[in-house]
Amino acid sequence: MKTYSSIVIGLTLGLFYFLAVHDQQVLENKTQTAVAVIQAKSGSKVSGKAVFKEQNGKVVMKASISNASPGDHAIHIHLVGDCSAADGKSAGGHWNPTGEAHGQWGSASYHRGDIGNISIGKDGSGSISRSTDLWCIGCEDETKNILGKAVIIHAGPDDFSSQPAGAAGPRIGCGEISN
Ligand SMILES: [Cu+2]
Ligand SMILES: [Zn+2]
Repeated sequence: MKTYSSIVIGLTLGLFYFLAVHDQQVLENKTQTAVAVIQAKSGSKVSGKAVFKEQNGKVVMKASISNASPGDHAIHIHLVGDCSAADGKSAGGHWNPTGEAHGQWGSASYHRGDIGNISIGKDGSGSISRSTDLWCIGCEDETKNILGKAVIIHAGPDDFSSQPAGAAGPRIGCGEISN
């Protein structure tokens, strides 16, 4: 009887362990996340972050910015995940893996990094969301992978037409995309 109980307890524990490990793996395959913590650049006081979550082939981004001047500020993904320069220029130009012209997200021609403009209110804060299957987090396809790039916030708005970057002015915030 004692042996029988031990076997039952042993099998039960084994089953729970199997389910726990299995669930963890399913979860890891399902959701990838990445974050860009925004550092102030070019003498600004800007702070904030962009959070990326990938699920079922889509990446959802939510970016929140504080301590910026009211109005529209361009937000882009730039090519290099390096925010070391005081003016943010170390992040290079716009991430443009498909070799298109700069433009408005979803229009005929635009960079994969052309997120758009964040609208900042009187309190100095604002946010923007994007959901797209054109990005991935850490996949093999370099036309989609956002890891190792940088999120840049500009002093002015993106006009969606000037080449090569929308004439959005100095870089006031920069965050490397990592997970
Ligand atoms: Cu930019
Ligand atoms: Zn662009």
